[in-house]
Amino acid sequence: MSNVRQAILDASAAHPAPAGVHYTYGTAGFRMNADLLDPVMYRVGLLATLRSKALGGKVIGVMVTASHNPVRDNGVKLVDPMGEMLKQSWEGYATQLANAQTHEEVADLYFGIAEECEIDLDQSASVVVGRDTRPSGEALVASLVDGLTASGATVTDLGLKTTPQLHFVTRCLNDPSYGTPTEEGYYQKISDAYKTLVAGLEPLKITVDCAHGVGAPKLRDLTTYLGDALDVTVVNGDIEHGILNYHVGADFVKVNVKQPEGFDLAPNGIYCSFDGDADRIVFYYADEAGAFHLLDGDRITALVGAFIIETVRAAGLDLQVGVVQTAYANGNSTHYLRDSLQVPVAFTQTGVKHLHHKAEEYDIGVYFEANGHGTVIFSSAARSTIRNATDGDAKALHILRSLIDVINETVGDAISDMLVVLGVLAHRQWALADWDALYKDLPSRLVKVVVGNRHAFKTINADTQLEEPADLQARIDAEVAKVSRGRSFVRPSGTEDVVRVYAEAETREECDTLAYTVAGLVFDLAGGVGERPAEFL
Ligand code: NG1
Ligand code: ZN
Repeated sequence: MSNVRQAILDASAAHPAPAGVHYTYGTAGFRMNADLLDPVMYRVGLLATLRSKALGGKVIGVMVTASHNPVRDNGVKLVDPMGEMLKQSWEGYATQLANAQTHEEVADLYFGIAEECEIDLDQSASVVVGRDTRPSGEALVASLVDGLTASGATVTDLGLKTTPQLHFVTRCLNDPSYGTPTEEGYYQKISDAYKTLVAGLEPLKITVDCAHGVGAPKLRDLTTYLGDALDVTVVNGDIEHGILNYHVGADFVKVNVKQPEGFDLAPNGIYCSFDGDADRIVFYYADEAGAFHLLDGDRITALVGAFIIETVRAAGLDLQVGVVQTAYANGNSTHYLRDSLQVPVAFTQTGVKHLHHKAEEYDIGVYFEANGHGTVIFSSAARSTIRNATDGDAKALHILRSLIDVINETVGDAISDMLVVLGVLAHRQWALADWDALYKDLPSRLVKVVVGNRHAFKTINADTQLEEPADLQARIDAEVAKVSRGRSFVRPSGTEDVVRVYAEAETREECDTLAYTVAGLVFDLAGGVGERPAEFL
């Protein structure tokens, strides 16, 4: 037996698989109750080694986080060398390895994947690891490192990082032109660029709800680099007491359309919330009358998309700007983008990797999920056009050049997106109310339904229709037809054990009727579990 096989078997013995648990590498990697993740971590370590070897020894990233989920959950995802999500064809290998029943099977799969992908196992492998503030994180990283070490990878444990910082460092290690591969390199790059972007403008003031997560210490670190360019107040930054995401953070604010707990909103102030690993952001404010106004990912697309289009035009550059959304985007945001801004809008399945790939088809691609996860990416041709332009409006070129460096192109990044939005607001001299006035949201609702087997749900057409269970879609269509400007779709969550129902319509009443009727149909016709929620129709 080879030494490596023996090492993999020996180390695997310390990470036995629990009986009867099925693992899936979903929209955000593996994510579930942290108590079940130990064997998964070990095996993800093996896979990360293989991935690095398969790419000629390039550095692979591994992030340990469950993002906006409750603190008891954790998760893990792989990051490819340019900072993008793991190549999709490898997700299947991840799922296979995680579900191996015996240590022998784990070793067989390791060598089986190597053979199938023609991987040279003598190739070196290198992996960087980051984690969020969850108490389970350290032990899970140790199990991950066991897998990496058993398979011979060189490991760099970066400790506490936001998800986007881990993506950034991974990218820089493989592509030094992107930046210095350290947390300091990250702060230096984006803060320098922000200062250049807003030079000469009135500094803004923002209060940031960090969801009691890793964003809090990291944002505090950034403020020292920003100096006077931005006045930041960090709130909800208690990372010690296991209250991560509890009634706070971007997901809480977006789903409930209300302010997080822990502080009051002064009228017309600028506020935002990060999620637990600081890759999502939503903004909000209270008006004079105290009414709460949410500015979500769709609005970030509208704000940033419009600003970039205008600036590209002003700079006299011939670059195509395109926008990517998912079915969860509010219908009126799409309407605004297509009809008022005349920008091409593409739709993909849920999950940023899909949006990212689609956005790569444009010179400049702007993508945000409604929940506030997204970024802007520039093709390398667009980047050189912007950097090398000699004529054209100097101010517009200056803005575009600094924007490129504020943006974290590798992945949605709450800290970087915050600076991008603030940079645009500063240039426009807009309050959040001005941004809010761009268009009016259609009433929408997101409902969770607990079913026996969410894997029985299969979607098509960028998640907008159900293929399975058969006949359910026709029933949904019939309900949608009853309301004006109605839209509703159903898809299984990739991060929680639920099925999600989305609905929107012209009025709040029609929207809620549609949402709860469809939720009722799912519950009744597709194996609802437990007590039928009272609001379901
Ligand atoms: P699921 O649980 O698959 O709906 C959620 C978000 C996704 C994406 C992932 C990853 C919604 C409705 N869904 O996925 O858009 O952000 O989390 O974090 O917001
Ligand atoms: Zn997140």
